[in-house]
Amino acid sequence: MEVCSKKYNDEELRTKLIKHLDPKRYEHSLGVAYTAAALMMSHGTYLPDAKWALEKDTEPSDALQEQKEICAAQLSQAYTAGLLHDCAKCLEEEEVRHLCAKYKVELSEVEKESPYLIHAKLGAVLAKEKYGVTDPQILSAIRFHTTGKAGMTTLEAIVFSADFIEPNRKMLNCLPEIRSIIYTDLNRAVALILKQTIVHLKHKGQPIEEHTLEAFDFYKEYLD
Ligand code: DGI
Ligand code: FE
Ligand code: FE
Repeated sequence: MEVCSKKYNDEELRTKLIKHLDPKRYEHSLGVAYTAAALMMSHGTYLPDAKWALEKDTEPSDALQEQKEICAAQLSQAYTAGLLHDCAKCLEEEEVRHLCAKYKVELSEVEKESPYLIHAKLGAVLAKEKYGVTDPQILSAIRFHTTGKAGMTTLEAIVFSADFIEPNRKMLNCLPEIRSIIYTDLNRAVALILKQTIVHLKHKGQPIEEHTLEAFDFYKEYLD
């Protein structure tokens, strides 16, 4: 079972993050962090051997010990990724340009046209460079939190959807249904979010990223 076991100091991350976000965005980030952790409780790895050991009441067992470590590591990954996902959201345009040049962030045509999208890519870079996060799974969840992508890991899918359903989000027609199914059917929730996003972008005449389209293509089978 491959889980990065480094635990980040979330209090330190919060103290830093609050200085770089406006109050609403900071509240949203806390909402995404807790929602992502809650989703991970439901969708994280559960070892069959740990269940077996509990049923047989053979504590302490290696499987149970491993299960506890996996749970702690996965919850921590979800919380940290959720907390930092929008860390590049409140930067001035000039600063975004400067940081993209400094860290050689290559922009897609759609990102050039809709610069608000850049915060996902740049956020992953800043999570590493400014917040000291090196876990590639967390960085990738931040990188793809806006568009999603085909075949997301559980962590990526959780951060992508926690961003959409966290408690401070403005109510949309589709939100109650998504919130009610997401703890049992994450893939269907991802598909519904992508569908809603694409319909909304088409309605507004906004360009759509390849990753968003590929993600919908991948997840649409979960709609039936
Ligand atoms: O940063 P947040 O507001 O918390 O949320 P976000 O990073 O998911 O950004 C949401 C916005 O991104 C929403 O208005 C839809 C938009 N979006 C998602 N995928 C695409 C997109 N916009 C464009 N132009 N193209 C996309 O593929
Ligand atoms: Fe975002
Ligand atoms: Fe967000």
